[in-house]
Amino acid sequence: TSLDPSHPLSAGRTADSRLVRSYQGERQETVPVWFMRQAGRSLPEYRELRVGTRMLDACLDPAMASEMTLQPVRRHGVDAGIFFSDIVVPLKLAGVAVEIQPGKGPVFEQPVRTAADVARLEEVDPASLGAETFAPIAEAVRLTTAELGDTPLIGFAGAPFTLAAYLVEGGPSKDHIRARTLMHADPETWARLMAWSADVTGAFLRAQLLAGASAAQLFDSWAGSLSLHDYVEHVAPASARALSHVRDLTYEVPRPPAADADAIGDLEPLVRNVPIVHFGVGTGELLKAMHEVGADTVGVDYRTPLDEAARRLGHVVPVQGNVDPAMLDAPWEVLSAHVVDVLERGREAPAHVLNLGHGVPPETDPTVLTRVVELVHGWRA
Ligand code: 1CP
Repeated sequence: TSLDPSHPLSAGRTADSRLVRSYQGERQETVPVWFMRQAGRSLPEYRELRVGTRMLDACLDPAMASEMTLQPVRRHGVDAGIFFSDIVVPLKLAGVAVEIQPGKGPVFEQPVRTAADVARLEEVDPASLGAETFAPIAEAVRLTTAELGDTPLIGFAGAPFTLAAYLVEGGPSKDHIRARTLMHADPETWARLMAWSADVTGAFLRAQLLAGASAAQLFDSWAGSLSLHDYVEHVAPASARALSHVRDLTYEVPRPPAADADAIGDLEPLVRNVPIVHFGVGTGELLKAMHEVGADTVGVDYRTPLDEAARRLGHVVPVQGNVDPAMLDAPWEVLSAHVVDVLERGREAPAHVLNLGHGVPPETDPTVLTRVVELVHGWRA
């Protein structure tokens, strides 16, 4: 499916950005940088705007979600905005009773633990979740991309396993043991839950891309609790299914000038896929499998050095990461040496987008993040 001609990628606003080109494997002279959880509590302007509004209400208010997306882009000069929302938003829009509790995270009224619980979920047919369901999301994306200009917006969604980890547990958990038990105790119910989650989260991601996001990131934050075997057997097929909702999206770019200038006018434009990033925490053993579900770029947490990650990916896959969030509060000499080390290791991959190894801690001094952006933008291989 070809994106609308007015989409920032098709219209040529973001197709040549450092971010999009890096995700497609073309190393840029300047390494692009953005931060997971760059919006949110580390920013005083965010805390001020959020006063009196519940998290999920903020996500479903297009003007507010858009403003919260733009705040870190204006402040830090990062190479992308990440859409302000949450991985549980599509579940809420599908009718699941969920709240986000301050300081805790998503909490569900009714955990999903049995075949009957899954059957109740399945009463919502994900195919029915079209433009109308995601209208506030699409509107927020449109407002945001109108302001972002040449800076790409990254859309995101939770991977089916991470969503299932919340649905089965009923809220945040440490080792997601109930979810992993269900996977083995009742593989058939598990597979149905994963397929349903894949379709709901895939529809959410598709809505963001159609409305104007220039790249997508699938967050499988808790996949690191799985063995490689369980990941491949019980999780990867659903993640591939989620990505199949967006893998067909393409845009056209003009061909680069040919040596034979006479021929230029006759050439067909190049068709490219919208780039997809796949990230998880503690997933050093899963990197290759996570690439194989249909991602272009793999996000690496802070535990695996980027050169080692690049090696595990055969040196042919762009990587994103992986500054240790714990370093953000260390003295600048320590942090800056660590950032440069990450940049140098990132040269082992065909392209690198600098990010953290997980989200910005809420207590982070935001001026430190701005300084990291300046350091990365000034670095040359
Ligand atoms: O009241 C508040 O301020 C709520 C805090 C908050 C925020 C700002 C939550 C609750 N979610 C978000 C926004 C959010 N969530 C974004 C956009 C902001 C940005 O990145 O700049 C994104 C991409 C997410 C995605 C998300 N939500 C993930 C995947 C990323 C990751 O950090 O691993 C996960 C696991 C969630 C669940 C969630 N939502 C909120 C919290 C505190 C949590 C984690 C709970 C837990 O530890 O299990």
